[in-house]
Amino acid sequence: MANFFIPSLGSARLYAYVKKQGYNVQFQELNQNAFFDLLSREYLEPTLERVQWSVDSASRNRFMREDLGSTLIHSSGNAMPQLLAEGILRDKSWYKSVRSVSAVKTPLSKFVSSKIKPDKVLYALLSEKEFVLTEIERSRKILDEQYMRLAPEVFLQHYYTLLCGKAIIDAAYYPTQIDLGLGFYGTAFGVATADIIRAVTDERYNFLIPYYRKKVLPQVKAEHPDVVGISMTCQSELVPAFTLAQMIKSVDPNIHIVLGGGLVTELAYRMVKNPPLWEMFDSLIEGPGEVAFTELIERLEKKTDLGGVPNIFYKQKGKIIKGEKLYEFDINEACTPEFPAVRPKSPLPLETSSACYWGRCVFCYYPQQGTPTYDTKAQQKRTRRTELVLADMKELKEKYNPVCIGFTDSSLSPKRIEDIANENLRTKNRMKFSALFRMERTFKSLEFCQKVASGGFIGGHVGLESGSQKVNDIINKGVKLKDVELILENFHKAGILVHVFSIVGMPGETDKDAMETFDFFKRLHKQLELGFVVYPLYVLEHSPLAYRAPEFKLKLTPVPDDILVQATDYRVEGAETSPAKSMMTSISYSEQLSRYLHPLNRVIDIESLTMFLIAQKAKGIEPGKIHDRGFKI
Ligand code: B12
Ligand code: SF4
Repeated sequence: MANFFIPSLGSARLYAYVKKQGYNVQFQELNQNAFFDLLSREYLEPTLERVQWSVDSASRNRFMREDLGSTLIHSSGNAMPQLLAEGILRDKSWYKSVRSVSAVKTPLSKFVSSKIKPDKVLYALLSEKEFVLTEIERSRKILDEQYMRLAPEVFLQHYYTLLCGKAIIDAAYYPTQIDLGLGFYGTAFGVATADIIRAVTDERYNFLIPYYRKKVLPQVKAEHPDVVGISMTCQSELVPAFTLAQMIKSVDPNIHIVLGGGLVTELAYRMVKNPPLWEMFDSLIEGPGEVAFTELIERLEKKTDLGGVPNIFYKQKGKIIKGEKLYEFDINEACTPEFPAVRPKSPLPLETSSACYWGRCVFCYYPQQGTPTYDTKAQQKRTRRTELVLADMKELKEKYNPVCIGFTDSSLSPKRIEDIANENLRTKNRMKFSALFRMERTFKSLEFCQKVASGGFIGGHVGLESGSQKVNDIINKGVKLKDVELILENFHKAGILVHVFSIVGMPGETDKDAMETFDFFKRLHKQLELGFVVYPLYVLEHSPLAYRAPEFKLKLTPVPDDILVQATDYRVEGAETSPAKSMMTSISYSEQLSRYLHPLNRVIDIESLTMFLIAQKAKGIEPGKIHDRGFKI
């Protein structure tokens, strides 16, 4: 369970491949579908009953009422009081006659919602329960059935109502949260093995347990699979994945559970150090899963030794064993992904290369995700031939008719962008696309920018990293800041949209250098229509920065074995740089610069908003034309 806005790619590509080999394989989409299920009336009704249990204590304690009320208001981005005001007014017989007059309706609902303070929300919610659940269900259905086909304002109105469902879950399971950008979130569980083990059976704070019990386990019991593969891409999927694994094991401990995905590749070396976790699964696979998963099924079927499955760690007689075969998958052998549930006009992800053609930025470990060897170098077998990519796009268009394709490559080269744009220009089968890419010199040509834009290139995410040339040179970014201003101007003229990633706290960065990043965004924010983020520096154990620590005068504190993240605690000799300082600067800059971001940032997380704005642009609607009419944020 990761993101409400877009289906995951890895498992869809894996499914297509394994199916093509002739295996009887089923694909349960528990990412986007989980959001639509959890925010349904069927699930929210019993969840609201849990909130109701608190009413006794809350009625005796104002602070408890205010606590719960704050969650309901703020988790919903203020949508809850507005929906409640609508419900309260509808109960009045005279309201019918003024409802259609917006000059009366708007100030009236504003007035009523302003009276619903934190200590009153719970009572109002319980008295308007029927109305609230009906409205959330109506919005869920509309989004499910029409999704990106809806005009942006209509989509947002229903999305906003859906946030009231999110707030009900958040209030019932506080401090766990359902985050529409990250999935399972909040502060109930940390990242230590003990936290994960506690989380998987904790019905008080894990909202997925009743969901899996109702939606997934009956299917497992009916179909009784021999093998279940569970995919994890991001950190926030740890609890959802292990909860599912644990619950499947509780149905039948003989079902072989294998874990895979980018996060598993990243953390395999830590997972093997934590045998208690292995009570919940049997094996894990690093890197691309196509060949390895197929081989695993084959060997389990024939009951032969798993040691020959490529890139595997597996459990045997209580021991965790590393397979003897290392295998680099050739991405040219991958299949076009098959998505089981695509909502109308949804954007779809596609990968053309699992490496990065640049691959030299010192903090970066992204391209490791696509390989079992942690090697970030670009190799031919990690880059799919252009004709295959174009065929993938054609197939996706014919099968699912997405509004656009979002390339997930760590960095799509200008040459690739041009090839795809050329093909779009040549054929009538145009497929708009976005990507993660670099501010290469090629974009200094306005003509080039205009050509790729007319060939369907919408833009996407760019890592610039710093507003200081000195820091970008330390990073080895290979980008000249004086080029960037011209490139941004060209993008603006050509209608290419950008979102810029940056980092503060690199070793060697002074406060003055960091301030240059702040000034960069302040000065150029108008040209960054998809927004920007200022991240703190994470020094990850398997990043080039950690491997080259002495060169950067970095002192790293090893991460304890039971922690399932790679981020180390670090100090820089003779400088003030530390994770805490970097985090503080990132938060302070982000707060101060937030006024330059799209107003929708207040209700949609930055990654999801970027995808939403890209999808609208693909429909011809510019970010600046998307208003928050119909709701107040
Ligand atoms: C596309 C992408 C996104 C997209 C879509 C994410 C999605 N839900 O699909 C968007 C823009 C939404 C996004 C958002 C975020 N992302 Co992101 N994202 C990526 C990116 C660039 C590509 C992932 C991908 O699709 N790869 C291509 C597919 C084909 O590969 P794959 O998933 O690994 O699948 C293969 C294998 O792993 C394996 N496999 C997969 N499943 C299984 C299952 C089994 C059983 C087996 C055997 C094998 C197997 O086989 C597959 C086919 O070969 C990666 C970086 C990278 N280059 O990997 C970051 C990355 C995953 N994202 C990251 C982060 C941090 C985020 C955000 C938290 C950012 C933010 N601050 O909001 C959010 C979180 C959103 C979320 N919860 O998903 C981090 C995760 C780090 C971590 N440890 O958690 C990464 C690694 C980038 C980074 N280094 O910072 N992201
Ligand atoms: S930060 Fe971007 S450009 Fe640099 S190596 Fe990583 S993926 Fe490539």
